[in-house]
Amino acid sequence: MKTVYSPRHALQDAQIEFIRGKSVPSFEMPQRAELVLERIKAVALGPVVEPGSFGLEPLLAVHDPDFVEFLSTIWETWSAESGQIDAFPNAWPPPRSRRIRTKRPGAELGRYCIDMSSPIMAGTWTAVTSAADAALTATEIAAGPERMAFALCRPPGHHAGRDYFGGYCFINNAAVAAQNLVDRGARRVAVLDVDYHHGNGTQDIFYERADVLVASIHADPETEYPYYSGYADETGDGPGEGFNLNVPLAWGSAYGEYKPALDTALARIAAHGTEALVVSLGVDTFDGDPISRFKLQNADFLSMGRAIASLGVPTVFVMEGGYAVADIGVNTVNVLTGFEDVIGS
Ligand code: SP5
Ligand code: ZN
Repeated sequence: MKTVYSPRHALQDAQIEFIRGKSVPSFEMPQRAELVLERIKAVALGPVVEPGSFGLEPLLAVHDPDFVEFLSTIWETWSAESGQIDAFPNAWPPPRSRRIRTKRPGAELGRYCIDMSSPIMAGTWTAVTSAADAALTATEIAAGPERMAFALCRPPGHHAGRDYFGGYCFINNAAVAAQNLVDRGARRVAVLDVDYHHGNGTQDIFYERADVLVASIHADPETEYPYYSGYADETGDGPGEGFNLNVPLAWGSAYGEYKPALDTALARIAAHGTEALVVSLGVDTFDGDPISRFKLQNADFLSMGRAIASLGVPTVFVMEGGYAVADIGVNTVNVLTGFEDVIGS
């Protein structure tokens, strides 16, 4: 399988995030992608290629223009006022207030940002557009005769909605890829999100659509980020009713609990008549993950890859979370090699 990788991801290099009132070193770091790349080379998974440049149009197909404009310009206005320091919001619009444009970058950040884990810095825009370009290049490859590709992108994307960012995510790379599959002619697309956290941004983007099914398996949001979505009763709206599937699992879930949930999601994706698949590939379900509480083992990721391959459809893997850096390479590449084991046989 080909991997699409740009070293420009490293320009997103957050110094800190806030967890339970403390500023701590960011768990989302450039080393994550570098270690996955190292493992890909160690097992000779396949060629590593640089992304092409696809411009703004595919981003604007899933995100609001105001939001894209904000993301591409906020560092300039923030740093003019605050200097070379990572940008966090000053305030958020309260419920029932007007979410209006202001003249202050700290307040603009509050209009679009959902948490305190996702600072913007000088290289953020370059890094996030390189990640979307990687997802689009992988989509182009998977839509062709190879039928599969891996976008090794950073920062991740699945918490970014139509007009908001957070959870280390800015542009929703998986949604950009799924929309691109539709634009290339697939009538029925699915996103399977196996990251430990609910893919709230992807759900938001496709919630009223029947052509892109979104299925996410994740920690119960009653106890886990992103808290306000990811519940089983969120099934889609309007024409999208029935085309969103959430399978929340309790803290402490191991593969014995996970595999039936995965089978449920895969059965729904098959029933959709899915012609092309995007996998939001987070490996923060791993037992050793420092911010997560599932108990998947290294070998379980091989099984996950094999199960996904049983769908038999062109598949784009898009990197999301995973913070146990010592194991991130093995776990991520295990999903890809498990997938290839089945496809190649
Ligand atoms: C893409 C992705 O995986 N984003 C995850 C963002 C999670 N941010 C909130 C983390 C909350 C940590 N909870 C407590 C950790 C205790 N060590
Ligand atoms: Zn995650």
